[in-house]
Amino acid sequence: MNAPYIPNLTPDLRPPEEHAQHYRTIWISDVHLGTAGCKAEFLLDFLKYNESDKLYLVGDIIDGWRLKKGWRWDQLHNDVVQKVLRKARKGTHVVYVPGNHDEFARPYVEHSFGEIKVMFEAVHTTVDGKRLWITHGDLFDGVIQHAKWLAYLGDSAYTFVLSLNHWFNRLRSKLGLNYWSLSQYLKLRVKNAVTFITTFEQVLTTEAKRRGFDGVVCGHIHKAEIREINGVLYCNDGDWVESLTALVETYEGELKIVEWNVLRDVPQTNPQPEMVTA
Ligand SMILES: [Mn+2]
Repeated sequence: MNAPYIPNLTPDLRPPEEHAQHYRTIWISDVHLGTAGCKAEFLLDFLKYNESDKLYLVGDIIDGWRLKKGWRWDQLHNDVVQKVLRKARKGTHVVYVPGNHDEFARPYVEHSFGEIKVMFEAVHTTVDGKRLWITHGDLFDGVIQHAKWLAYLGDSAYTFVLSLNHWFNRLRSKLGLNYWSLSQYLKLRVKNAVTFITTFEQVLTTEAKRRGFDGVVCGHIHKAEIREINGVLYCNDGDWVESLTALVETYEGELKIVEWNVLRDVPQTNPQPEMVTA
């Protein structure tokens, strides 16, 4: 029904692949392979024309929550997987940090698939020596939901809510329910959406600071962003469902967000065939 949407690019104007942009590091997340919402054709195009020494897959790459219903996997989704495996074989250091939609991969942390290393979380050191903590961000959903009273209760309550969030969603998964989603929660409370995104950013940067990192790279809320919060760098690499964004680090050490639909001068993406939650 929904034919894959091919970017409207004039073939003659496409640079040959060997002219791909080279970065020191690329971060992508929230690809949601296995759902109709995934813009696999754009991601494939991005992966073709962008190379890096290191590639971080920051969670929600494959949408395991859809295995139960509405699973959709076509050739383009295979192509994305093949492309990433090929990069890994050809020398790109690929690290996969699972999120909530691909938490089926979490038991495999410290293992490798092909050349891809699965990690619960990762640490990246930038050119100028900054240490960035890499995590999908979902583990903090519970904290965000209860942020107000947690602020008064402190560390042990905070840890408790973290584990509660994990078990709560584990149970929902067993019952065949969707992940309790921050973005859905936000959409139901539109007036407070800005507040809650701010809370997400606050919670993650506070945790990064507490653990002695200079910054954090995450995904989950499908909103690309680079900014400093309380002296900590907050980087969100966005998603490949709506915004078609990646976070990159140049060899000079500059961090920036690549908006692939803007850079490739492709029209706006089709309206969402279905909502994919963070
Ligand atoms: Mn997520």
